[in-house]
Amino acid sequence: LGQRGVVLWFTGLSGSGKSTVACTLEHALREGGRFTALLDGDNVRHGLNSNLGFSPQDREENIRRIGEVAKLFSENGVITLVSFISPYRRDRDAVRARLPPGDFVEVFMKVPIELCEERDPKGLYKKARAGQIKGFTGIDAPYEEPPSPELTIQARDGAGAHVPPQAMAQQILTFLHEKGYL
Ligand code: GGZ
Repeated sequence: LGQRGVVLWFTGLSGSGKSTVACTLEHALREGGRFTALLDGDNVRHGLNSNLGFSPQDREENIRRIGEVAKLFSENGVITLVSFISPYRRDRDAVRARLPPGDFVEVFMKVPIELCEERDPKGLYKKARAGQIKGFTGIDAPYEEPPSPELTIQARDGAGAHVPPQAMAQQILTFLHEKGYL
């Protein structure tokens, strides 16, 4: 039986763990013999979208192109993991509307900006605070939370304990099994 394609659309602030979880999940899916593709800043913003910056218009076009690529992968039976801030609700919804119902799974990395800023793996928040980067998401550019994502992933569990990336990936796997994607 052929594999069903789907787009797993991770959205959240810089440093919220999107790419870490997407990568962890991709490994697990591949271990299970699934065909996957991972689209993220590293392989898209340096190539296909190297002519785009971070203005609202460029972010919109960034997300539009990524959505179209993800759609093509998905139509070809690939489980497609997409990891971009995608700060605008309208742009994410436009991608959703381009796909058949159910083929777009929005995964919201709901991590407080304080924690993202504390992590600051690339020192970008620090630069944004210092005014060296203008229009940084969460500092002086908006992030619009998804009102009804299929999945919400949080950094801490109900008891306040830190949730490791493996457990976050497992939460998504469980959802995919329960809903019949896997
Ligand atoms: C936000 C920026 C910016 C600005 C550079 N705002 O932590 P990172 O480095 O790896 O993730 C961020 C990445 C965001 O690119 P996306 O393509 O995901 O953004 S969007 O969906 O909004 O188009 C960050 C880095 O690029 N970066 N400048 N001004 N993030």
